[in-house]
Amino acid sequence: MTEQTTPEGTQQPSVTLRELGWKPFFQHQLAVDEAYIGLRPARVTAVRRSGLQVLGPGVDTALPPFIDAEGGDSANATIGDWLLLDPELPTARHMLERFSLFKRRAPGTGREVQLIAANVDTVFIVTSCSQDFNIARLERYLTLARQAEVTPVIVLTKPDLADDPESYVEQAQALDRALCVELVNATQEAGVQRLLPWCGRGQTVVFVGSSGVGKSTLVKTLTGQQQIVTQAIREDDAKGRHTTSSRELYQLESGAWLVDTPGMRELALSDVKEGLDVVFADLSDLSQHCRFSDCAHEAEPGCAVKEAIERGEIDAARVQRWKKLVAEDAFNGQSLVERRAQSRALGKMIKTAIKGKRR
Ligand SMILES: Nc1nc2c(ncn2[C@@H]2O[C@H](COP(=O)(O)OP(=O)(O)O)[C@@H](O)[C@H]2O)c(=O)[nH]1
Ligand SMILES: [Mg+2]
Ligand SMILES: [Zn+2]
Repeated sequence: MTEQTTPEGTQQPSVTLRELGWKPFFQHQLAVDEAYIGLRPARVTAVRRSGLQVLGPGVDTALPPFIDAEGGDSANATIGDWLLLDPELPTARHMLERFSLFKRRAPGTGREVQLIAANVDTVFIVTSCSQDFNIARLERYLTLARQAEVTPVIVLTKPDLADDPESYVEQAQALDRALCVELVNATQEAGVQRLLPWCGRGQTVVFVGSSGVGKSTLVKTLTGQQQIVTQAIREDDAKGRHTTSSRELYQLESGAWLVDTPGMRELALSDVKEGLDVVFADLSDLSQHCRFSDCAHEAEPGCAVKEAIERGEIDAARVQRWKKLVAEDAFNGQSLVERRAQSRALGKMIKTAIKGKRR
């Protein structure tokens, strides 16, 4: 990036594109579109009701919300997005294509999609070597990570409190031999060193996991004891409903960017077909060989999944967990209207069945 003139009234921050997580992936986009010439890249570091906060070389400013002209349900700029600004105004003109995106269906609504974070490199799926450790939950988080196209790393905390911490590593590793699984004492600086390969300059990371597993502790240790996580503001309305939470990007001491968004903590599974097909690749491949294309792998003849269970080739419990996530994805993928229609149809069916019995 060459030296740029500073828009009047803004300070010249020392941040470089590299430090902000700029990649060849974005540079290539600039190169192919003439409309992008002369525009200035900046990254969305906060999303608030009032708009966006963006940071870039020579840019540190608030902007109104931005919706990409391409449209679609992911057109709103979200935290981690790269925008191209008009250097004069400054105002956002374009949004660059993302290499990863966490999104979810807004709870309790129809098809409305809520974007959570874009251009995240790594998701640390945190669980502890204790009661919290749960394979089904790990599979759920892995599915969300794969769907978003973000690299997952399983972080197992509290090894110091467990009798046999290695047994947790083995169980997590059994999910996927290629998965990175790290055993980390979150309270010790020497422990969190293991996460540094994913926390280099310009890397964007996010921590997910249940409450109490050590996410804040990890972040605190990674930031050299600065309390930054508590800065996230919750904007509740008077009745505590419709919680719109502020989402922010913080810099860790190592130069990585931490996405701290409450939305990540309550991600429901929906529109994660691709993610499920990665995490359960063996099962979805196998189901291609079922006689019926809509096989529910229950009692259908010619079910390749059931046959593989009977031959002892696959784990029946894992198949159950897979079916449960597939069903949840399908249910959440329906609009509210469809869900209502479905439960109405179900209600009618039950009534008819009861009447039939009476007769
Ligand atoms: N002994 C031990 N305690 C830990 C470890 N990680 C977290 N803790 C403790 O577990 C509690 C919950 O951690 P916290 O970071 O608040 O969890 P969060 O809810 O995921 O953010 C705190 O008291 C931490 O000090 C660990 O690796 N070893
Ligand atoms: Mg916490
Ligand atoms: Zn089947």
